[in-house]
Amino acid sequence: MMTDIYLALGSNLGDRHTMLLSAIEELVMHVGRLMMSSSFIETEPWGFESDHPFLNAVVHMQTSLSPHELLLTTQAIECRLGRTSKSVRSVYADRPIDIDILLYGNEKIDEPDLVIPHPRMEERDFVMQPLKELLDHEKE
Ligand code: PH2
Ligand code: MG
Ligand code: MG
Repeated sequence: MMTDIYLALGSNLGDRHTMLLSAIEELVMHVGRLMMSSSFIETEPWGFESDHPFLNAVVHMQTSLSPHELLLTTQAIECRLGRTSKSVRSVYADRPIDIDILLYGNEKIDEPDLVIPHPRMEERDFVMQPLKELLDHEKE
């Protein structure tokens, strides 16, 4: 069974455009079918100080992976694309790639390592703007 998922992509280090494209390529190889990608938008760092602006996007995919398999797979892709550090005590850090699970079908998951829907998505323009672009497009 395939489940619709929405993932947020972000990069603020290195060749950001290539990073997002490589992440999408890896997602297609290891996660499932790409239904649609939003535009890539440049955004100011949110929630921390940095001189490096982000490139952000949201993708809609269909996957047969479970939520936890999806989490492990996206983390492995982050590592392969050069992600070395996670935020320390919720202080965010610059990163070549970040892949966050926003929605997994209609499921609600609240576990120590995985919360879906993403708990901070609604307060983040860099997520909601590209997500709205996709949903508006898919309504038609
Ligand atoms: N990701 C964060 C924290 N702040 N700001 C922008 N503009 N884009 C992001 O992707 C982002 C952020 C934590 O993952
Ligand atoms: Mg994030
Ligand atoms: Mg993340």
